[in-house]
Amino acid sequence: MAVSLPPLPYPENALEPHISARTLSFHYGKHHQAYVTNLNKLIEGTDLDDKPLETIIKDSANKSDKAGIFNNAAQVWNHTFYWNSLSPQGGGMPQGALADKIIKDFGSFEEFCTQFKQAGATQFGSGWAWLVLGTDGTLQVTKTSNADLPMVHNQKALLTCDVWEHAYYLDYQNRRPDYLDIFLKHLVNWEFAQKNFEER
Ligand code: MN3
Repeated sequence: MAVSLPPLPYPENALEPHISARTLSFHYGKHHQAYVTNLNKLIEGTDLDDKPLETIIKDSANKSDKAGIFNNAAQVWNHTFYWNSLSPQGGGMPQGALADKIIKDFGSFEEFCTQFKQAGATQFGSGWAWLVLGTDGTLQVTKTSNADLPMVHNQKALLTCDVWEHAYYLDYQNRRPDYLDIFLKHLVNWEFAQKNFEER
């Protein structure tokens, strides 16, 4: 049973004008697909090839002989999580219990936004900005490099933004802070984050 590429939750042009269909065509159709294809090649015939994606990620994390498997498996998971962190009707403010928790743990929604944009903008090279529920039960903004992700740090991911150049370069060139600003203003899917928060 191979790992499969989940369908995009919306059409490739649904995030325009903020993220173009051209970006989604490459990012989903080429990059995300390539991680799936590479992962399946790497696990074929091994004891991981019938395992769920989360198991493959946790089994291969921090093992130098399984770095290729980890990188591709984590990137499959990260991208699926990222597509769901975006919505054509996104942006604005979270509601309900998650909004209350953000205000309690960050002081204000604006402070959360500042920290999230700062994390994404200062991630050196490729990586991800996250809103996570930490092991101490507080919400935290984090950044990870390359394929690294919250689940291998015992954190519960609520939301992510991809800050690899392939995520924004066609639309924003070197203006990563503008892409992060638009992500929070127009694209972030708070309903998805709320659902992840309720699963904790
Ligand atoms: Mn990407």
